[in-house]
Parts: sequence; structure tokens; C-alpha cells
Amino acid sequence: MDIREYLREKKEFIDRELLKFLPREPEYGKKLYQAVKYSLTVGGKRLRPILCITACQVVGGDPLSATTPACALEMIHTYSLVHDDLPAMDNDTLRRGHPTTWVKFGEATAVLAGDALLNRAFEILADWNFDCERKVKVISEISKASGMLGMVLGQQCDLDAEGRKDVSLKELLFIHRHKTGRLITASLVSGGITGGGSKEEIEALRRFGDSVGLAFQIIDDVLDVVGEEEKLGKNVGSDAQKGKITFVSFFGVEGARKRAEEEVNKAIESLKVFPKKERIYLEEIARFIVEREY
Ligand code: GRG
Repeated sequence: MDIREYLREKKEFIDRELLKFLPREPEYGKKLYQAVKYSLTVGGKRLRPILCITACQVVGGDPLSATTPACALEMIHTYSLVHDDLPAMDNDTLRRGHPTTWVKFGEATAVLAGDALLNRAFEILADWNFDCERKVKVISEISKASGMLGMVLGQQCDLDAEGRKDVSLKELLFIHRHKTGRLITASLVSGGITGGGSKEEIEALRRFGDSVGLAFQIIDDVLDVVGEEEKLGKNVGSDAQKGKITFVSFFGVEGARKRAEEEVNKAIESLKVFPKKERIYLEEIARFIVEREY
């Protein structure tokens, strides 16, 4: 099984579906539409939507049935990147290999484009023609993961930690679990709910998501030190420049990689409730996360 081929094929599917979820271009205020479209189509691995549709499949559901939550998750993730890149936050100029949204369209429009993407995500979820009980559960899962006790809280903690030398490993884990981990876990859990997974299966996906989310962030820290700007499509060395404590500060590059591998092994262990043939895709995605160079 070639995981890169699987990821490429699913990414192309998500790229096409995302375009279909864009509303028509308005008569006035076209700049907002263009900034939203630019942010959403300029690149990205589409990891969260792929996790969502793959989780739907692993519990025995039709992966196509998870297209709407998958695209909503990508819209939320993209909004978070657009806002994260703003001068008031990380002040980054390169994202997904292209100028950041604020560089291209100005700060005010970038703020609005992020707002629009977040809203659009919940618009498409609300309009999703699907079993109502599961739909509400999915909306609850995604909104909590991205909101003020989830990703947004993680981002605040990340800002608070900037430049501080006294950040403990406990605090760093809290930041990463919220800023990056919660949305990754929500991607898996919402896919599992959509596919009609049992309580035990959803809990397994949650544990898998928590470990894989942490591994993903640890590798992000590593790539910020040893990665190549060209492959990553974003500025490298920005953590050190901003005085951010990362996993590399605690464990060094090799130590951090080892920690990420341990998390991935833990993640794979959580999948044992699923038949071997079904869980192979999630296992391979977990391995890809530690081996990735972009
Ligand atoms: C602004 C509310 C708000 C939240 C921002 C996710 C986030 C929170 C900030 C992004 C900063 C960052 C670089 C986090 C590290 C992990 C991460 C989310 C990387 C980007 O995700 P990828 O690698 O990106 O999946 P692509 O471009 O492939 O979608």
C-alpha cells in the first residue's frame, strides 16, 4: 500500500470538493471572496479532511458521506493559518509556498477572510443533508475543538509563552494539545461519528488522534529547525526567532523525533479495535506524520 499515492488521491478529491463549497462570487466586496478562495486553494496537505474520511471508512461507513465535515475541517484549519500568519500574531509572509493572505490582500481583508472561512464551515455543516443526531454530534465535536477551550485557547497560550524561558514541559504539552491536537482529534472523531462508529471505536479514534496530533506538532517543531523552506512552503527558523520554547528546546532534534515515534506507536496501538485490513490507512498516515519532510 502506497500511502503517498493514497494521500495524493484524497487530497485531489478534497481540493475539488472544497471549490464546490464556495458560495458564488458576490457583486460587491469581491476582494473577500478572492482572499477566501486564494487561502483555501493555494495548497496544503489536507491532512485533517483525509483523517476524517479515513476514520469514517475505518468504522465501516461510506467515506463519501464524510465529505461535508471533511471540508468544514479544512476551512477551519485554513482560517486558523490565515489568522496565525497576521502581523498581530506570527507575522509570517510565506505559507503553503505562497505569500500569506495578509501579504497578498492586506491585513483587514485577511482578518475577514479568516472570519468568513470559519463561518462557512458551520454554514455547510448546518446545511448538510444527513442524519440529524449524528450531524449535531459532529458540529458539537468540531466547534468545541476549535473554540475557546480548544484551538483558540491553545493559540492564546502559545502567544503567552512567546519569549518566556520558564515554559515547563507540562505547559508546552497543554499548548500543543490545544493549538494543534484538538482539531486533529476532532477530524478523526467526527469521521467516526459520521460513519456510525460504536462508543468503543470513537474512543479508540480519540486516543489515536491525541497521540498522532502530538506527534504531528513535535515533528512541526523539528522541521522548523531542520526542514527546508522550499519543501515546507513556509518560513523556517521562526520558532527560534520568536523565542518560542519547543520540543526541540527540551529534547534536541533526535530526542524530539524519538518522542514523536513513541507517540505514533501509541497511536497505532489504539487502533487494535479495528480489523487489520481496515486500519492500515490510519496506521500508514501516522507513520507518514513522523517521516514527513513537509
Ligand atoms: C489563529 C485561532 C488561531 C489558531 C491558530 C493551527 C494554529 C492555531 C496555528 C498554526 C501555527 C502552526 C505552524 C502550528 C503548527 C502545526 C500546524 C497546525 C501546522 C500547519 O498544519 P499543516 O502542516 O498545514 O497541516 P497545511 O498547509 O499542509 O494544511
